Amino acid sequence: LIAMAACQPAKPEINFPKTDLGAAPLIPKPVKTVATHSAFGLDQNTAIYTSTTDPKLEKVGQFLSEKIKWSTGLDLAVNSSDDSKSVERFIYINLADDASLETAESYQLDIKKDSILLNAKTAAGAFRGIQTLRQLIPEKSNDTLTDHALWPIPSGQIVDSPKFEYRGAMLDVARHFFTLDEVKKYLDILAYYKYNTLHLHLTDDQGWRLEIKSWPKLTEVGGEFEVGGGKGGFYTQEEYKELVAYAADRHITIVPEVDMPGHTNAASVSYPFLNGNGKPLKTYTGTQVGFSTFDAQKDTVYSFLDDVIGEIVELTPGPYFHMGGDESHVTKKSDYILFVEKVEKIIQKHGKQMVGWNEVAQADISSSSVLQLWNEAKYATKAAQDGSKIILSPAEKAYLDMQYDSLSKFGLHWAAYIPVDEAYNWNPETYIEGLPRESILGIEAPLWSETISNSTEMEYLAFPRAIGYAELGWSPAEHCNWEDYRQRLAQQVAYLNKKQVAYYPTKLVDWK
Ligand code: TNX
Repeated sequence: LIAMAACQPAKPEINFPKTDLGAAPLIPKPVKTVATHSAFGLDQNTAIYTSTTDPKLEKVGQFLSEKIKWSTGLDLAVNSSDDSKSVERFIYINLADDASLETAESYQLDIKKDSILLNAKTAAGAFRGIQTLRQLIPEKSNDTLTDHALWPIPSGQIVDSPKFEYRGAMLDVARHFFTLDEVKKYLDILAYYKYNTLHLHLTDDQGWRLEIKSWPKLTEVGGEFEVGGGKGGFYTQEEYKELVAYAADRHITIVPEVDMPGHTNAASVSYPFLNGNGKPLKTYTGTQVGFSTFDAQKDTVYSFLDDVIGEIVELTPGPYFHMGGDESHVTKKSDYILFVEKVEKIIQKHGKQMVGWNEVAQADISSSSVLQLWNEAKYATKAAQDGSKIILSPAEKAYLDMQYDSLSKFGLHWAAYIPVDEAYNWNPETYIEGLPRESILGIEAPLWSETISNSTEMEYLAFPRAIGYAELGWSPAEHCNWEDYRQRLAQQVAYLNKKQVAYYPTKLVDWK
């Protein structure tokens, strides 16, 4: 490193106007920032190097190079040994085992005039760090400081670490189907704000969206419809793998959900032996909930689920499998409990931890299973007492499908209207009375899709609120301040416009 810097020829000093790293509009706001008021001049003579200790780090370097190209047009080499190019400045991405790097996702940035050093314990941490770096690149270059275009990055140090281990978004691809490209775009934006999980709600009454090779009718029949009568759709296993890999390149884990025993009309229409509600089956394109159930008494239902879960687990590098479990209004309580306990065993047999919506706490679930709170706090406190970790998705604060107000074009309002400030103004660590901090795995913002069917509509509901949840999931509570946040949010327009995100331009923010 030192040798690399030392063998560079002397170069003219650039007199940067005074900068303030502490005032940079970063979201999520880092734990600690120290400004040194100078700048690193990002330009064509900048090179990216990565430590060779982990090949995944080079990928992080490549990702940074691509994104710098996207936002500035600069073409920066990664780990180039080509001496003919004059390298005046460098960005070095390094793996370090410093005690101040608290978690796998922690990172430190040291930005000086001629070098940027990014330290992390893992490639995931380095990836989070380069999102910070991306956010520090000014929208426009400065063309007057030297004879070529230069993007001054404010100098100083950042020491940063996530508040929660789990920072998720959920997308319902069952009520309306979303294409691979639409989900990828969502992943891009989530990655920019340091999310690490995308939960995909793959099945519901209206559709089954993932190919299962041993039970092909699930998608041949169950994939062919959606809310409103549109043509539906599904992911082949090859396409799903592509999505999982695309997410993994962004250090995002996909959590697959098969919602059951309720929310299963599409599966039962495909294979009627699954049905437990005793009524004739037909495809469903409305938006009611709670009318369908699997038959919890049949062994064949569990062998079917063993196949389905087995195939999905093969496509799932992450630790979790979500079994839904919500709103099973036509399942007898004793059947519901039996079903959850049996399915939990199947999931565990396949080597994954179960996640379920809060109702699953009615069953005797094991402490390695995770409970996702959406409507009833008593289930979360009970599961936490029994040793489970909790994901917080309280509908009245964290549901992306709730309308902003009564004039909102899309969304529902059964839980609340959630304007952008109210989506942000709550403290997940203290929100649920009696829930110990250590029991909180993290937060997740679900986007149900009864009222939305394409990227434009999805982005209207998700943004800007999902940006606020990113901060609530990452930044210490003392940094979460609406007045300060809304100023930083206003400055996201450069990114959001360039990325062509159809965000909802709330009047609560003075968009730049
Ligand atoms: C409740 S939240 C549901 C979903 C709906 C959503 C609409 C939850 C676990 N179940 O089936 O799509 O409300 O907001």
